[in-house]
Amino acid sequence: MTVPNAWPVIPGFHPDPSICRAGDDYYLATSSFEYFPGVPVFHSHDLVHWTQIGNALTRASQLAPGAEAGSRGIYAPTLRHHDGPFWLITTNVSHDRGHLIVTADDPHGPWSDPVFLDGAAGIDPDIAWDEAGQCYVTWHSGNPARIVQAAADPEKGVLLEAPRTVWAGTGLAWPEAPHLYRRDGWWYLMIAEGGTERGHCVAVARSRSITGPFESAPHNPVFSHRSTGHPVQNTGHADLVERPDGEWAAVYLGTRPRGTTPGFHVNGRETFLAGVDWVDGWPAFDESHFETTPGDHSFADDFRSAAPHPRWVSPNAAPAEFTGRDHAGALRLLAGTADGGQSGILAVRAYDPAWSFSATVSVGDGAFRLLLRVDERHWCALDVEPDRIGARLAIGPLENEIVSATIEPGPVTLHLASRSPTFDGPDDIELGVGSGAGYRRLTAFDGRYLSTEVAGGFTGRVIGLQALSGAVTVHEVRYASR
Ligand code: 6LW
Repeated sequence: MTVPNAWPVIPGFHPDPSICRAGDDYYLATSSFEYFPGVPVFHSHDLVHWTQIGNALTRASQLAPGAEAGSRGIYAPTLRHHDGPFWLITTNVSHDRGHLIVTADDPHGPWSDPVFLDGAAGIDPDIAWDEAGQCYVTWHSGNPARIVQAAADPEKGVLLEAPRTVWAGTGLAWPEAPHLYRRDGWWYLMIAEGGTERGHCVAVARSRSITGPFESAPHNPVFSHRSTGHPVQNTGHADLVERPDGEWAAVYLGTRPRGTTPGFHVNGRETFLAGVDWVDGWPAFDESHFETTPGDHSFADDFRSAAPHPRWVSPNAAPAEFTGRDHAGALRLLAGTADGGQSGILAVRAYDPAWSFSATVSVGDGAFRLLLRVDERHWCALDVEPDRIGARLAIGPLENEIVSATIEPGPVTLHLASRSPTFDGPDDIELGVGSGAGYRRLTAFDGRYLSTEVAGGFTGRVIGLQALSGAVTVHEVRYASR
């Protein structure tokens, strides 16, 4: 059976997409949590094919990397093009001043230093301007969970009125992710409900005024995959965009659970695309509108370009703090920033249901770790010392070496792969060493232990490179979609 929309347009953990259009160009931003730089920014001409053009939060003055627990840090953004600049509002939940606004003339960056919006506690801020140009910020506030709004001065970071409740949603859990749109004399307030797990959905209300009162669509939720057999689940947190031809589209988050019940998703919440029709004055999601495909996300990197590709991120540290170059210009990873946790990890998201990754390194007198990580308590790794390699697995409080082997001194190639499952899980994780005929499989295990259903949280798997001691030279890495 062919299922429409089984493939993300931005794979790997890229949740909470927010989209805007400038002429024929579309731009999109997603959440980034504890990873730095924060808020990846993408560009597309056709909504189906996206290229990462940068990250919005690239400087410590915008986002100070710190010892964050997994899934803290930067939550859902809203990206808009209004009156000249691009505006991005998001929340740093690890910062006591919460929502922050940055602007850029060009979404490639650089983005401005942040303006913090004081007095607006909550998450998922939207930014919109009414017909007279007045700015409104609309967000999720807890206790009780609802959507609140206030007129704001986004340049000064001040609210111009006390926050007002504009909608409590239809009564499901977690009314959140508000976005506002003007169409045909109505203001539409679109939200997510049901929580970001299997019950996730999209609900909408409308009003003649941006400030409400908002009337719920009679047929809410207008979009959900809950309780269906669709391979993409958790669908919600949508944002709409009007195309140059007057058609509309939606981007939203979804997951791809696999394996035995309850189903395990491993690459986090990813960004999907649907068409939107307007039926009787309400948005209707049309998942057959666009043809999405598996895509090939393969890449190789020898890290010799002047600026690193924007896909490289790090949990709780800026990559510049622990990277350098050797005399020949190759990437050096430096140990020594470790504070007992996992700092100093140069990481890239896993994009596919099956993939392979190799890293060729010289450890010198040091030690190196290639890891697959969901968070600081759920990961597996290959640890290399000059004459030895060990495979480790951490599942919550259990952390152990599974197998070890001796190796020859000199450059070594380490392998991680996600393969078709043999254990009833979402995939098998295989760890190995060597190249060509000299490849040695060290171990394989059920990938469910590195899934969101086991680890919890809002992120997904990343593949990381880390110096455990000394300085390690990374010659090349290769990621291949399978
Ligand atoms: C996001 C919120 C959510 O801000 O998850 O469950 C948060 N809902 O909409 C993190 O992605």
